[in-house]
Amino acid sequence: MSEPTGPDYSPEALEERVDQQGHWAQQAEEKLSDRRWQEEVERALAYGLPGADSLTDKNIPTFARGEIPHFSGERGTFLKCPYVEDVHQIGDAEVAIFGAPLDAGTTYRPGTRFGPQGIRRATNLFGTYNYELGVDLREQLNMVDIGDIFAIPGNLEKSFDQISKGMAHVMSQNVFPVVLGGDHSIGYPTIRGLAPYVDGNIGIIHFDRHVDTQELDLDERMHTTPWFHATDIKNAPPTNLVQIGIGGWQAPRAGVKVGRARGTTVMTVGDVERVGVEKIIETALELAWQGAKAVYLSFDIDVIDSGFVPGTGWPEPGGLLPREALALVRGIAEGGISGMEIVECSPPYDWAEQTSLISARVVMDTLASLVRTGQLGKKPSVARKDAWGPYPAS
Ligand SMILES: [Mn+2]
Repeated sequence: MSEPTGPDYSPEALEERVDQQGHWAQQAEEKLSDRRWQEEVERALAYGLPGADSLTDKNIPTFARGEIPHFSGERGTFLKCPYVEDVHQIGDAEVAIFGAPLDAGTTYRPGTRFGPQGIRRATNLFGTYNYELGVDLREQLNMVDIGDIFAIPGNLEKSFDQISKGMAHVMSQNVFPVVLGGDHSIGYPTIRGLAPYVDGNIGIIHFDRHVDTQELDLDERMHTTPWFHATDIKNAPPTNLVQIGIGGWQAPRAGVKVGRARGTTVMTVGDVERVGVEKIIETALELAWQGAKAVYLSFDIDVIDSGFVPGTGWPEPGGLLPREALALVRGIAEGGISGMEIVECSPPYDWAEQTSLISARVVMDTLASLVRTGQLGKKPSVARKDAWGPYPAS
């Protein structure tokens, strides 16, 4: 390929054209190849599935692969577990981690589109072994990271379609889904993708300072609305929705009215303090599992006191302590869950990665509990051991 002709900076030429350099560059672009880009598009569609039907651009995959969007991508995996580029190849794994980098549903502080990146990066600080739990996720769990859903910034409904399609794909492979949000609007499309794969009702255990049960907010299905729409799904009844940690000065009364009318269960931070972690776990499991075949865990990181999680959309003082929150999710996981999401981690508002670190812990502690109780870990990761990060010598 011949080099494009360089700009002529001669005084005559400059005198001739004010846009001399601009004109040259405009012509030069035509000479650049786009072969590698076309290959990338084909690879993305082959490995990341074609996008949801609602998308106009048929070159966009369901799972982001390659350069765009820039807030997604192959930039290190969760706990350095193996990355699986071809999402058709996840059937051997027991757990698939994937990001849903969406913050179009945010009504105050944005930035959760960077949540998956932030949480994955924070896991660099952790090993795969937990001392007091006696679990080593590298040894005991066949876990893979399949990258991020291709979210469509500025279009909640198209992004929801992408997320539901991605979740449905993971469920169709009989793999336990772990979703890294994203703002809490993803709670609706994740349940919508999962529910058809549950042969019966699904319960939801929801940690949050906020009820998130109103129908619309700012005229859209924002992050304040997922449980209104999720509990409209036939096999996700609102009476199996248990909300833990609710309270403070950010509770929209519209959502409270819906919860009251539909019979959801709300437990406040005060309730946790009064009856204790064990009793809350027992009651939450009993209510969520009542007549259900599966229970999904949706954990909004803002349920933890804002002093510990500055990097979130609606920080609310007075929440749970980190050790209470971790004990609660470990106990819930022991009782059985079929999938989980961690939402509302917003790295641009974070300090010293505190919020990302605790978000990662919520996932790791949940998985460790599932392994300890034999719910996961039935497919040991022997075949993939060499694909993990630095392996300790002997
Ligand atoms: Mn919240």
